[in-house]
Amino acid sequence: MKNFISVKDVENIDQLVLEALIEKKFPFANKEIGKNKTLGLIFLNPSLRTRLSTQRAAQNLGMDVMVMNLDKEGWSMETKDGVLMDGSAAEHIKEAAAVIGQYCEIIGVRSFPKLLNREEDYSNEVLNKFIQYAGVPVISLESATLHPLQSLADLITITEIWNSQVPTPGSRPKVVLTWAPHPKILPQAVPNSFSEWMLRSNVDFVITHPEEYELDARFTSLPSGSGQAKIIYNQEEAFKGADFIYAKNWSSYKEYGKIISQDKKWMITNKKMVLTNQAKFMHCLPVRRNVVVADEVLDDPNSIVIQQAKNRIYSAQVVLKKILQTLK
Ligand code: AN0
Ligand code: CP
Repeated sequence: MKNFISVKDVENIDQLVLEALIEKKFPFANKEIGKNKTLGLIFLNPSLRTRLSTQRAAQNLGMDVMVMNLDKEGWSMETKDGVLMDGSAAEHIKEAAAVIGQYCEIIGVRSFPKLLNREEDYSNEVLNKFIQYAGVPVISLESATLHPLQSLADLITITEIWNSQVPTPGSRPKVVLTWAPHPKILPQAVPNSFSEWMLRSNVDFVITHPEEYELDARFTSLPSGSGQAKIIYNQEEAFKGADFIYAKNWSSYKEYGKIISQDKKWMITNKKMVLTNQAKFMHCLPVRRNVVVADEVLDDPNSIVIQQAKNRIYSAQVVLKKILQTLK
């Protein structure tokens, strides 16, 4: 593995999940592989889980870690090419990325979308320029469009729970991604990414959201028309028989960056969870209680959000291990 930007960087997803579960069982078995190697974690946006779990994963592999909140602690950064830099930006991403690449063997970058211009956000300029200029492997810590470390942790969690339940041989879980209300304008990265990963996994995948909240079809269907997510606008209908409910708010992709609905009826409550097959409740966190999901659901034993967050360590650990294996 050279970079880890999307599911497309993974050769064999099932194998990666199995290896992650082995890392979970024996977290210090590869303590030598990261010796004298440094991971740089560059944040342009806030984080709790991504920052700490990736740091912990690197430590488990014997790596050193440097963290920088580049938006607050670095020089104001220009990203466009060929500009006259006589404004507020003191440094160009071309030098910034190249310099960080001198100090680190692997770089992680978090860069959210601005949610003002769809084409600009979906071009993932910051992440792509890091890949172009850093000269070392780059891991996405959530880009403008995708959050692959989260989706891998989600798949690890679904796999370990499903396998522990001894289901009927050959059966596969019904996984439902549901939109939920939120007062702020949020990215589509988590749902885009979750959809990409689910479409390539052995699950029955359904997305439910109010009309006009369709995600970019590049993420909800497989290339060459070989499969696509089932989209159902009726949330209660979608919940029927679900084994996993994954809640997340996102702003509109069609009317880019707009909040079209704040419909409180879409909040996840016990009344809706009883329609499912005693589904486990998932959310990437951070989550707003009693806005996205009711306390009663989040505090129920069927909520697996903490296990999901723990598995962020092993998704990062298996990805770092794979990249370290390719370094001299
Ligand atoms: C971010 C998002 O929706 O992409 C990060 C989630 C991991 N969430 C918020 O900004 C609340
Ligand atoms: N789920 C997730 O990525 O959380 P943070 O934004 O806190 O890193």
